[in-house]
Amino acid sequence: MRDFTVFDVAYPTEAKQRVIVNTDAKNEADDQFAIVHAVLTPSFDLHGIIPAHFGTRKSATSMLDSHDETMLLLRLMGLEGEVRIADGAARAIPDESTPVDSPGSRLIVEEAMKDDDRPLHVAFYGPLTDMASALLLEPKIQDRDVRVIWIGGGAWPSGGREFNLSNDIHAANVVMKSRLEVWQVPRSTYRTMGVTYAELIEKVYPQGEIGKYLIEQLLEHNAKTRPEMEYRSLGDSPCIGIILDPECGKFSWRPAPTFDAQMHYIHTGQYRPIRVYENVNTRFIHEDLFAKLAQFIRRRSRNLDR
Ligand SMILES: [Ca+2]
Repeated sequence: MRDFTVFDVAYPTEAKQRVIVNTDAKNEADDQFAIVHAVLTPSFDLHGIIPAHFGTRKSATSMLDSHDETMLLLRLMGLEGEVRIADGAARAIPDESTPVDSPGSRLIVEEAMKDDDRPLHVAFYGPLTDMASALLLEPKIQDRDVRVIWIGGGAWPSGGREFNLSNDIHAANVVMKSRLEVWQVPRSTYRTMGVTYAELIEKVYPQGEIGKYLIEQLLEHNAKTRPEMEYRSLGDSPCIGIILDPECGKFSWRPAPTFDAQMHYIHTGQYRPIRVYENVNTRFIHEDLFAKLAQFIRRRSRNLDR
């Protein structure tokens, strides 16, 4: 795999952070930004991207839609074939003891069981289906150095309806009841990742084919769903920020909850603590993406000039 360093900043492999991205890429317009961000982050050792389902309400083929969107992004960046893609489950797990086997859940097991001193970060931009399936397929992974980073769940302490959780409540319960290390970014936190059209058009749109696509698909999505809006919350991007710098948000450790069918939190206090982010430094995250995109495009044009 090529080394996508930003200009001359290079990281030896053993110094990089191990990362797998799991993304319901086509569910709306924000996963795309967080996928590009992960790919362009030179301190990440990106082991692969797992396209995920996003239920059946928006599409009957949601995982395949996410697969196609991920491939499109890589193509627009000129990086097709450079990143491992392992499809996740096409649907939610049917109950808390039955995995949905997939290349994606196998990738998580494979990387979790590898002999490596570095923690493995598995970043979930959508439902936890493939994490729960990996755990049900190979329970030993919960005693490996794995960090599950999840964009999902309602506001603490009561919870309630939330999109990523709604797409697999059983999976979320499997993960919460396990011994896995979990860093949760709940809805009340990820919803604060707003960025305005003016800034996006100024900083992202001019950045090659990928910049143009990121903005066009976002504007198109908003026009269909929230035409009055002049911004979008890039709600999956906190994953990148807190892997880069776990202190880029305020967090606390709280006993893992479980979820009832209405997605309310059930606090029994019987499960190990998880790290819950109450806020994140949105500027740290957005500006990092804007700079990486600009440098990627500039570096590319410099290379083409040679
Ligand atoms: Ca998402």
